[in-house]
Amino acid sequence: MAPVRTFRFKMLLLGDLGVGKSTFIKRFANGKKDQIGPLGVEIYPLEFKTTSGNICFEVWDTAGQEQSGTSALKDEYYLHADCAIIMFDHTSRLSFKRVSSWHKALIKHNPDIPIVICSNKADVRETSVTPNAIGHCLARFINKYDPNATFLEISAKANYKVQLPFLWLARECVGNPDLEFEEMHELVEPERKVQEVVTKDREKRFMEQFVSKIQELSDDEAL
Ligand SMILES: Nc1nc2c(ncn2[C@@H]2O[C@H](COP(=O)(O)OP(=O)(O)O)[C@@H](O)[C@H]2O)c(=O)[nH]1
Ligand SMILES: [Mg+2]
Repeated sequence: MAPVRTFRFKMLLLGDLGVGKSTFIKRFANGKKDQIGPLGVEIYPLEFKTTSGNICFEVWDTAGQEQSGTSALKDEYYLHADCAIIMFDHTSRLSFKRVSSWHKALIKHNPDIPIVICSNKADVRETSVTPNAIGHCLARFINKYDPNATFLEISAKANYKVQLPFLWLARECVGNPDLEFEEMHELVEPERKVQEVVTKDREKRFMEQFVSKIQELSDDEAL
């Protein structure tokens, strides 16, 4: 039997301090010992069995340096990334506003890589970022500036949709939109619950805004 191919991809986890990046990646850790990288980063090798072969995402998580902003991360951190997650916390308006700074810093080093923008803490009902603001900003952001990006609402603590960023990025990195996971990655037990009604309503309002803003942008372009 032919050996199963293993792809390796460097994945960056970006976003303000406190948005939940480390919590997110540790859902998958399975007690595996973290490798401590040379730049004071933690690198988590995460393996997925997929219909296109095995994929190992080497996920780079910062150790708090992001507190001082995008420039606090050395060039070596960004270099040769294959894909990235930019995370914000929907209860922190500032973390949302700063998504564009993280995006700018990322594409300066890696202009064409696939990116998932994740709104974390979906288990929290109260939000400080309205669907309108997200719809507006991301329609511009995803549609105009970066066709390689997508958006997902997740909750690291509730294990809500935490596998989806990896699935989307796996499809993009391998170049196969039909790629599926042969098995889901094991996760640690959830600590919170997502109220599906709240999240579904938010997603619906967000999508409405997103679609209407994209429409406005293409109308503007048609003028
Ligand atoms: N309610 C809720 N809190 C979360 C979630 N993810 C992370 N947190 C909390 O947010 C805080 C910052 O998380 P951390 O992973 O250290 O953020 P980082 O600085 O981006 O790595 C911690 O108190 C976490 O417990 C989530 O999905 N829901
Ligand atoms: Mg952290």
